[in-house]
Amino acid sequence: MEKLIQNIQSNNHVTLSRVISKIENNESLGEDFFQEIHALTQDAIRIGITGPPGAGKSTLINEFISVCLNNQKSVGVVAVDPTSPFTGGALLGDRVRMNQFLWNDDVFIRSMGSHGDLGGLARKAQDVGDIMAASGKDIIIFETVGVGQGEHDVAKAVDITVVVLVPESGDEIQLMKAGLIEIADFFVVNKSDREGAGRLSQLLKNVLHTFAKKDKIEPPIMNTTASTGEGISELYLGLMSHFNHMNQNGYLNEKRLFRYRKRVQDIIRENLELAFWTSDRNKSLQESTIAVDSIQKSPYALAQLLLTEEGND
Ligand SMILES: Nc1nc2c(ncn2[C@@H]2O[C@H](COP(=O)(O)OP(=O)(O)OP(=O)(O)O)[C@@H](O)[C@H]2O)c(=O)[nH]1
Ligand SMILES: [Mg+2]
Repeated sequence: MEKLIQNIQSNNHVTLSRVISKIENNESLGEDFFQEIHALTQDAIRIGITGPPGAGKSTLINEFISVCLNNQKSVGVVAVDPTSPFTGGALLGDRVRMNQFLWNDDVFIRSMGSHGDLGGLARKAQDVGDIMAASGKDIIIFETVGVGQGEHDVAKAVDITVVVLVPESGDEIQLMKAGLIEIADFFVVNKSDREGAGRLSQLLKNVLHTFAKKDKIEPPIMNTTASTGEGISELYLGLMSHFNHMNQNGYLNEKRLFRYRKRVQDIIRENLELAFWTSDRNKSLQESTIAVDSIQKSPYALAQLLLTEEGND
């Protein structure tokens, strides 16, 4: 265990890969593992980059990494794709577009799929972020596709959530429906080389103004063209300044505290569920639900029955 922690702390990328695979596969890292690394995970700045498919998130992160390196900051990237069963290196080439950093000790990139099992993905992504933080990465970036429910979980896993939109991202109503205003700390209008970028920024500004919350800093809006790198240095400065601002006014600590509590709750929920679904109870559920038109019990009644039934394994 001590050797393992040492290898992580000394930024051994082979060890990082191995440990992250274990997290993905639900293999134990030893009882005290997360306790041992806890103190090492506190300093990293965690940034979530979310937005619709094809918005240019990966292209943007790729450029952002270069700017971070120019500023002597090391970077970890966790690319979370709930729709993909693939994991590890499989999709790195296509989806993540960051191969140029493959042999750089200051950059560690990992993509994570769902293995067909959405539960626990956000928790695992956070654990993976912790491993990268423990290896000394200054900035951890989480890339997620903002389409379903999943991205809200990852938004809770970071210090700053950046929502990437493109000029085609649609009207006011759609933006609000998407719940993006709710989760965004920062907006990027990417593909600003296209028509309509200015219009979208203005629209966003108006919407944000209407929805301004007292307890939250109004999210800044920045324009980028990730494919040429335009606006990325400004984005870096903007994010760092936003982070400092959040730090100074106490919002960062509040957010981190909330995140810590949420994580404890998630771990407990996962553990309780895991303990609950013994093979007996799984069998009971299967046997009580052979065909949909023969089910007599309401789902509440069946749940109640399972909850009170002995669940020998
Ligand atoms: N015109 C233009 N194209 C861009 C820009 N940024 C990215 N692209 C292109 O948009 C396409 C999608 O880019 P990605 O970086 O893969 O987008 P993504 O959001 O990571 O996509 P997913 O991970 O699949 O959701 C690529 O063909 C990029 O070259 C931009 O600023 N302007
Ligand atoms: Mg991508």
